[in-house]
Amino acid sequence: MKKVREKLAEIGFDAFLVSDEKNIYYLSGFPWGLKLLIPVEGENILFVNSVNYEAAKSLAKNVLIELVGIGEKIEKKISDVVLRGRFKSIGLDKMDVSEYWRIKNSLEEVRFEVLGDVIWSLRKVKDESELVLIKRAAELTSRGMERALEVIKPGIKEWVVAAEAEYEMRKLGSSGVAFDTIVCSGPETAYPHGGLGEREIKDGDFVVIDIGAKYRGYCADMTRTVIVGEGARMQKHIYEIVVGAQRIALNHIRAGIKAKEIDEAARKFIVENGYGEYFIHNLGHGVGLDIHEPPMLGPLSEDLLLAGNVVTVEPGIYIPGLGGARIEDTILVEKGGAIKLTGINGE
Ligand SMILES: [Mn+2]
Repeated sequence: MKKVREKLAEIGFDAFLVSDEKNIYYLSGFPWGLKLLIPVEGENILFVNSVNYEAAKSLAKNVLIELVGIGEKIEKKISDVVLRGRFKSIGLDKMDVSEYWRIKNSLEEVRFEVLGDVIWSLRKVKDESELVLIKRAAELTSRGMERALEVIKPGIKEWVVAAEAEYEMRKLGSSGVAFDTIVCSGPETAYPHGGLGEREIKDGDFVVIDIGAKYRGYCADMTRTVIVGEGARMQKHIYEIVVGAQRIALNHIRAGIKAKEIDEAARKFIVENGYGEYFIHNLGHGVGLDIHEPPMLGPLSEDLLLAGNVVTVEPGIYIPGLGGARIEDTILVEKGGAIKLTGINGE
């Protein structure tokens, strides 16, 4: 919150009104806040409703807690605080449009502006305490993946594989899944977000397993693709190209390089091998409290990779009617290169 205040003072805003739950958690340590107001001068105010009032008193840090009681309107509470503080310009992370107009109607003189980067510039670079939690989430994810790979065999249903992976992660301390588990087999692997259904895995299938554990709010993300049994030559070729593309990307990553250059390097390899039109998504994304967050690793990314960024590297090839393969790891960007946080015996 101190850094947010400094940033606001620098760009000439009086306050910042935070709506995103993850941002509120990141800044105040409280996971169930309604809104957080950070003025350049004065006390930070956390708005909570009655069910979370007691919890906020014990968990939230460096804030005054403002109760929004039953029958009270948060818009009214916010505009009272804004008028009292005489704030003329307020930055926002994001806000629901209808809510914006309810607040704006009583604060006609106040200028609101979405300043997305104020908090993202902080959240993109993970500190030591965050890295401990992400590393734990990555470890739990790897163990879940290990379990999934153990149980995959002809005849098992996709959702049983998913249940085994999730159960393993849960038993080891995962507080939930970072996103809906994907276990996808056969022709549907041509859809990057395909599966999870009752399909029975068959000999010769591609199976794509994409899972993520969550630890104290922090996510990890990992994908493996296996060929059940022998498989066809083309499947093996696709798999090898995806592995090669990931290796190239991992070798390029280091602090100070443009994120889009990493995507470019991996994409070039896939294009040269004839599968360019089948790599239909960005190479990767940031991971933290959100499963998809900046920095993005894609052709349109304007991010520069910084030490402390945590990103995925996930090339894939998807051929309609035939199937697809993707390999994904969560990695930490350091000065000297990429540190893989997910993996099974280093793989
Ligand atoms: Mn991912």
